[in-house]
Amino acid sequence: MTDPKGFATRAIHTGYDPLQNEGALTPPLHLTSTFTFETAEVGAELFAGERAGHIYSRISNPTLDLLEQRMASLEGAEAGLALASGMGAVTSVLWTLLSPGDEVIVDKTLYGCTFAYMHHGLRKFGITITHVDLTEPDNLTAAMTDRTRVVYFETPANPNMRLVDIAAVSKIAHAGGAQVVVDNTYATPYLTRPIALGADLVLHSATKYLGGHGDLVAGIVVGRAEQITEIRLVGMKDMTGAVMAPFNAMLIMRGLKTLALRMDRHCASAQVVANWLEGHPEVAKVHFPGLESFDQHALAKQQMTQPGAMIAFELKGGMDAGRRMMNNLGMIARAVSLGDAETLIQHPASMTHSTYTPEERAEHGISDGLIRLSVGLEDVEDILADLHGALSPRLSVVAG
Ligand code: 4LM
Repeated sequence: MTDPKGFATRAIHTGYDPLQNEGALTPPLHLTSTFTFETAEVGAELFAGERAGHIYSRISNPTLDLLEQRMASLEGAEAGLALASGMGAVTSVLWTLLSPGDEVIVDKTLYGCTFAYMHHGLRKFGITITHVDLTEPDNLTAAMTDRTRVVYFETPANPNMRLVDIAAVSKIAHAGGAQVVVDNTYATPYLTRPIALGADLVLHSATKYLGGHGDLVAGIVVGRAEQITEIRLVGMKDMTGAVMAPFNAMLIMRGLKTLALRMDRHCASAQVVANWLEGHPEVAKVHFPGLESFDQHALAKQQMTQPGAMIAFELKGGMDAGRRMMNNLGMIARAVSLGDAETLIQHPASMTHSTYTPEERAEHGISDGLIRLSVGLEDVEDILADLHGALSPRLSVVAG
């Protein structure tokens, strides 16, 4: 039954009753690799799937269970599975769904390691990867074949912020018998809930906004209960072994308690920063769903409750100007990853998306001059001051 309580309430309370846990307000951390069976027969029943319970922490653990329930609730899904990393989620899901001879249709742009996994990993095992520009859902109709098992995309996409209309693409994929997997890392369930729009599975790098504090690497996938069990028992348990550490589940549950608050602040600051960048004479182009000038601004309003806090931009001076600017920054950290309290900046072509060849980047819409900014939780005036100083270093020295 769907819990009628609000998002922030569910992020704090779902699945836990202190009175069932000696009154402890904060859920206990089950730091255990294995679980004791009452009798040999009980152990056999657990292994046969005839009895509910825990066996070994590569399969399940009570601390992970709670996080899985919370994430399923926040995404509006039946069940969830906690994994060791975002890449652990991507690989465990796709290795469960795919067999040699199958085809995956993916959007033009993907996070660099997801792209590498598909091109250098899945292809080795006889799986066809077809890139289709899913910003135009009709392209999918023409591209689907009888071998297409999965349609996979990020929205907004890392790093160039392209959006995909989840409802339109899901409809076409389902009509052709394929499942839809959405990487919802950039938006979080606070801004977009792909399951309600038709997606079958939603995954995250929980390293980012869900954890929110840059202190862990983790992943999550949610979907229908039966399918999540299959990913747990096949993709995760036997193929990747990419299970989340219980301590990380604790840290993510701590992060979830402030997810709504943090996202409100992240998004409000990002809008201010995007507006400011767009008006800056050195800036050639800003890619941010909250700008009127963003090609898919209408879709952003329809599919996202707020525009997110990731900004991609290009300087008039291209890559050299971008590097100079990054090196001139003071507070803003030159670092990959995103969704932390600290504002982070990176250069996709030489960092997160260096897994693409230069030709592939050109083909997939990742320009060499693109700079990616993850707007943090500092005072927005300080973020702007740092960007201002880095973009116009002489001016800011003169201005004192
Ligand atoms: C980064 N991203 O972009 P783990 N899906 C998306 C991602 O952005 C990432 C992953 C999955 C970055 C990492 C260095 C949309 C990661 C993979 O890093 O395995 O938790 O997530 O800067």
